[in-house]
Amino acid sequence: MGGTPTRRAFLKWTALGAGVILLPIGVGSGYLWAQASRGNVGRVVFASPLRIPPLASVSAGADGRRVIDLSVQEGRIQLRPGGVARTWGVNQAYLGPTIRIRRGETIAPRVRNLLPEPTSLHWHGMELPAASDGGPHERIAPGDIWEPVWRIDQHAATLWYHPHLHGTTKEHVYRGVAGLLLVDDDNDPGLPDEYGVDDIPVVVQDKKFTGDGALDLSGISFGGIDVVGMLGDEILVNGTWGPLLSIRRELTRLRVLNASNGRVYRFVFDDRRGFHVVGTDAGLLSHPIAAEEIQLSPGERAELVVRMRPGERIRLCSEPPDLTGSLIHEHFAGGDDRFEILQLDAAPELESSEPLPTALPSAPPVAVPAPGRELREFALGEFTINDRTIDMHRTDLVVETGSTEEWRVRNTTDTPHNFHIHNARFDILAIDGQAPAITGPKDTVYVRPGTRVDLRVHFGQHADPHTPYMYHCHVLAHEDAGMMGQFVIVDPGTAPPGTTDRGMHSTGGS
Ligand SMILES: [Cu+2]
Repeated sequence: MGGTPTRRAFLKWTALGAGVILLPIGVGSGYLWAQASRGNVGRVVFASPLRIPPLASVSAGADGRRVIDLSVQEGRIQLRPGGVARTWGVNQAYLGPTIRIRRGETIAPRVRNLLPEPTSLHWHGMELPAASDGGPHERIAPGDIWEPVWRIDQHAATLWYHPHLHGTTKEHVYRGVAGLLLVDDDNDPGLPDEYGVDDIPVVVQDKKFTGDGALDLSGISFGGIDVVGMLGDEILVNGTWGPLLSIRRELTRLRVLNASNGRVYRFVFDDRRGFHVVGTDAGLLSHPIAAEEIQLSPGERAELVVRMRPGERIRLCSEPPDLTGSLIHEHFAGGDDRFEILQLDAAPELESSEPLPTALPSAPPVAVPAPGRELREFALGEFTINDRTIDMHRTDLVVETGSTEEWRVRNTTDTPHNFHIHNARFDILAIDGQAPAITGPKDTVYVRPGTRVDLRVHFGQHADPHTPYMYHCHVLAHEDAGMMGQFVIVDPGTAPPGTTDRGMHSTGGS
């Protein structure tokens, strides 16, 4: 499905890359090089109050189910000064409400597709039955309502939801279909937790706009100079251009989500002040870790706690990320780009905050796999995993309920990729053999060109031999080009007939 266009895009890109190499002082290459330099430093007026997504309203259904109505719809909104954009969103014009749910509760979203085309909603980071996962198999036709249901059984975490139809994910997310999904549990971590006051959603997206303020979708696929698909030169936070956050308390928790299609950010404050990382994708760390920067690739989250003094003004920025590709690939993947993202203005007097706790109620480390369980290896190719693109009728892997596994993911290319596993959380054991600086529960990891990451993966417990979960690159243009694989979870000894699970050498299905 994605094979031919993918290869064509790659060849076009390769030819372009060769052109840049062969014409180092040529006008054309210089133009392309300059065109790919993006950033907004000095161009943004931080004067719009940061939009805080409303909390989704919840009604009580049968058996105490928490019913949440979500309408995926078209809208119009001013995203940037100077015009109105036609957008998509959930229950509103752009982005969606923040869903807040507690461990032990049963959630029953009612997802109504009011768009003119099919979509889906995937609950990124959730452990849940495959049929409720909202991947490419759970297609919602225009006018239809999809009603998944599952019991929340995982640690507190900052998750999110977004469409996941094969081939159109990048466009649906880019138009604005995405939102946060916060899981709470019974452990009080002692962190700032008043939503919109000192517990702030920070959904970061890069965009391109046309002159009249509309979203520019022209570069959303390959075919240009972007090796990671579209990269924008403007930033929205929660759909706000030039966002300003008024700070009322000494400590503020920022739940940062990189909801961009292909851009990697290296978040820092403009005065290089330190902050504490308290959470990663799949939940809290075991203790706060002091840091001055944190890099997030598409789909990754981090919870940061920053301390401010009365009257201070600081900006959250993004410095050129460490992508570690070739010089050319780095440049065209956004590796030289610099952004100002969010201004934080502290009030003249700040309310005091509880001191930051020294220990946090983290998920336990993922258990060592049972003896004899083989390491699985995944080679990320240009837009392939183990030399293949997705086949929706092929089961690539079979995982047993209750098991943990070690997965090794290598990026064999010069192109930035990352790797996300559905219905799972994992610990990063090593990156090229070295322990990572920040260790916390994850579901998405950046895989630098030429490097190898070793993961220990815990899977959700719902057996369903017929409905697959996905693993894939979360650079949305790559994912849409077919850089995905499928696995099913079965009870031990019940691998479905017709599937052959041979890890990277699997040849099952079509
Ligand atoms: Cu990729």
